[in-house]
Amino acid sequence: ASETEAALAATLSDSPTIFDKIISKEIPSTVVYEDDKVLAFRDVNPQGPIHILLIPKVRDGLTGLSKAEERHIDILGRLLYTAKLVAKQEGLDEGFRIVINDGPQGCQSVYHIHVHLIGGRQMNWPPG
Ligand code: DGP
Repeated sequence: ASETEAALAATLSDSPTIFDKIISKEIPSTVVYEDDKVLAFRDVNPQGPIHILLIPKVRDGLTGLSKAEERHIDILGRLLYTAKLVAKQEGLDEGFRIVINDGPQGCQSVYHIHVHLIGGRQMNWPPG
């Protein structure tokens, strides 16, 4: 419920988010993968034994998936491909869940696009 409350309280804006401070290492996080374009770190509020967020190091207007434009196609592909690499690295050989929350109804609380990689337990469908 608190994640939903956070999402409903959040508003779309182009202001810096907490993820900028995670990228700059001003706020510590447990980084599991990093290259020049993508950072992957453990979610502070994990929804499974493994819960990792993958973000572009440069937001470039991509506050959320609904704001994607053609120039973002490469980074969108990289985020998903990197999720696959990290899933392998984390030993998620039996499967995993990828989620991109968008907007208030999608339960997005941080307006810097991020891919959730969740695994290590049996997932259910439909999601909540
Ligand atoms: P979403 O609800 O899709 O916008 O997901 C935002 C996620 O970000 C949420 O699962 C919690 C996570 N999160 C928020 N602040 C921090 C933080 O300071 N550190 C880390 N590691 N994760 C954070």
